[in-house]
Amino acid sequence: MFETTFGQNDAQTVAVAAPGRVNLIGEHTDYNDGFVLPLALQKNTVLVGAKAAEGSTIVRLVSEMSPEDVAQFDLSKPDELKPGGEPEWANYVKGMVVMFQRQGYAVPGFDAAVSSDVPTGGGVSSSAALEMATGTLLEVFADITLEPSTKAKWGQSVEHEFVNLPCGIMDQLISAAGQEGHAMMLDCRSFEIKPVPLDDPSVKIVVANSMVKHSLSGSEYPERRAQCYAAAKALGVPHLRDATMKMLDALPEGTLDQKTYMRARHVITENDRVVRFAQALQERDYIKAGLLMNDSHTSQRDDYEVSVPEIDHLVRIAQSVEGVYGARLTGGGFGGCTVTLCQENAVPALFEAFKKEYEPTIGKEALVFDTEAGPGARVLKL
Ligand code: GAF
Repeated sequence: MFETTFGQNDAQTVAVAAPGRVNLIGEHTDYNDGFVLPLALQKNTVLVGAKAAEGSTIVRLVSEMSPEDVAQFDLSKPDELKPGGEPEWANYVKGMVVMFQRQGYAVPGFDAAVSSDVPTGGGVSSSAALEMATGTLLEVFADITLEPSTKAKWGQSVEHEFVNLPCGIMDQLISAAGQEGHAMMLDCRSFEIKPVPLDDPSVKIVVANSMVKHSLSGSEYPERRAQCYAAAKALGVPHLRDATMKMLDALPEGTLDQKTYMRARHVITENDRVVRFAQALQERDYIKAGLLMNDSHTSQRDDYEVSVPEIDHLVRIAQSVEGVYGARLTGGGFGGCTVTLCQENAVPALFEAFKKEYEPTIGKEALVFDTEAGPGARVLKL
């Protein structure tokens, strides 16, 4: 696609990739300075790019999703670097360009072609994958290597400024720092990254996409975030990461409204579940890990209220299959995907159950795939 669109030959190009993610546990804890435990998918966004002719300030972008539309902006025109404009996906690239410039790195004019097998709008972080792939391409152009957490923070700023989504750091950080064969325990306060082995051939991770598209930039996500911050303020702590259930339950009656109390209870208990889950995974105690995933789902559904009937149905289907340890909603919610931890030999029955029981009730098929933990953002070809 690069060559047909831009006419430059292959020898001049750089290729980079960055993965989507699935989160095993730790939902809505990242913007509360807490812990998360995602893994990088083996599904990636790939950018093939090349610098434009010396002195050019033009960036041209094309995506395999609509190869006839070439997006273009001029690096020397501040107006063209503002958020907005079509196609929407180009904002993630433009945003990363602006972050590099803001930090004083020279960004040359360039051409780039995007292709991806990360499902879009499906709760597996296709946007973070595009941001981290762009960041990796720009690192090559600038001849620098950034800390994964730095690149991730810039990607998070792109979400805040260019897409109006006040997200946490999880999606960008796992896309930047994922490691093959490992789930990654991420401390969203210190940015400490602890790989937890996930290479036991007797267990599998299965992702089921409800095919219900969600848009997190609606009011729900910011509202949840605001409720968490209000609860932390009432508790007198910087973030809910610093609170315990004992503290929450010691608040005088009426300090928090019921919903805010429920949001805080989800975050406090979820944070604790991440720590216990990581321990269980280390010990290969999948029964314990699975139960924690089930509890996490219940908490997301009942306390955080981010699930939807389609997702609850997928979770129930998974939990009823023999050999399944646990299942839950993964990602921001309001649709998207579930994640299931199961015995390797339960995978066929699980796929079958999703097929037989989802579509007849919901009216559309779920897109189901199993995955191992893949690598984070990387250069494929220089
Ligand atoms: C979305 C956000 F982008 C993440 O930062 C995180 O908050 C997640 O929802 C919920 O855990 O993916």
